[in-house]
Amino acid sequence: MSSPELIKFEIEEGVAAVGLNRPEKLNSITTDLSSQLLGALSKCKEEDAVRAVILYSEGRAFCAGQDLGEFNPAQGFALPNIGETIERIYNPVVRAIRTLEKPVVCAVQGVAAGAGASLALVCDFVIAANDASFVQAFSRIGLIPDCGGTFMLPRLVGLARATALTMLGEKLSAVEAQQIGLIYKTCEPGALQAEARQLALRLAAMPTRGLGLTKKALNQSLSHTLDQQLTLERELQHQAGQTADFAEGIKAFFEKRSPIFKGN
Ligand code: T3D
Repeated sequence: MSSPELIKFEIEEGVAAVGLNRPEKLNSITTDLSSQLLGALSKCKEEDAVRAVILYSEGRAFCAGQDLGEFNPAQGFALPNIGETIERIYNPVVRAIRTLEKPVVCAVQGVAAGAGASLALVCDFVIAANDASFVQAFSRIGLIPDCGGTFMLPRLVGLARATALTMLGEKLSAVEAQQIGLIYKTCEPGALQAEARQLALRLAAMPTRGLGLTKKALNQSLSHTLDQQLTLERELQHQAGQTADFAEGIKAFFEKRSPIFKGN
């Protein structure tokens, strides 16, 4: 019997739509779901036809984090080796998103909790329905934020807010999340998928290599010295300057027309 489709995947107009598809359990993350997600992200990397990615989910919630069913005391709970699970399930997904040299837009509806919140926050753009919310649920069950949460949160909102969000584990509304700079923007719930798609289409028509190299530079900027970052910028700008899209950008500028970028 083939395994259920826990991740939806399709490519259209340069945009890969990757959908978490376990709505009856609020898209909580199992080993199978995360391994299918990793497979989809690897296709996004390999396929030249993909120039931007949307991460979305089915149902009323974005993602409730780790599937706690795997720790259910009624099913003979034994203290798990969570470090092993993290290395096998979560870290590869986070690395795949952060090192993907294509922009990833995340569309959040309902709640994004625990590793579900972290998963959204490692994406390049988060658009959330204005009735959505983010919960650092880890402290409620005695765990620490994972899936890149302790990396992204202080960088996005500063140490004071990151500490309060992670230790208190209170629900943060999408509107507040946008106000404190945790996410890119909010929209009406009914407009979420269209807004995410519009942004992804816009990004897919841009110079993909240049955007990928920009992401690479930003990834390193907060742990580099100024000198290290200037060196990195020089190297990456050299690469951007070798692309056909740069040549097209310059040509279009002098011909006073809009550039047509092909992503190479
Ligand atoms: O193994 C490792 O590597 C550990 C890694 C951990 C990383 C983490 O993500 S830790 C954090 C795990 N997540 C949570 O602690 C969140 C737990 N869920 C909730 O707090 C609430 O469900 C929500 C705030 C997300 C939503 O609340 P609400 O009232 O809208 O929905 P609900 O009624 O609580 O849930 C609906 C159903 O989804 C329900 O199932 P049922 O009773 O209808 O059959 C509920 O049990 C199920 N569900 C929700 N969250 C999870 C879940 N099932 C499994 N795992 C979940 N995380």
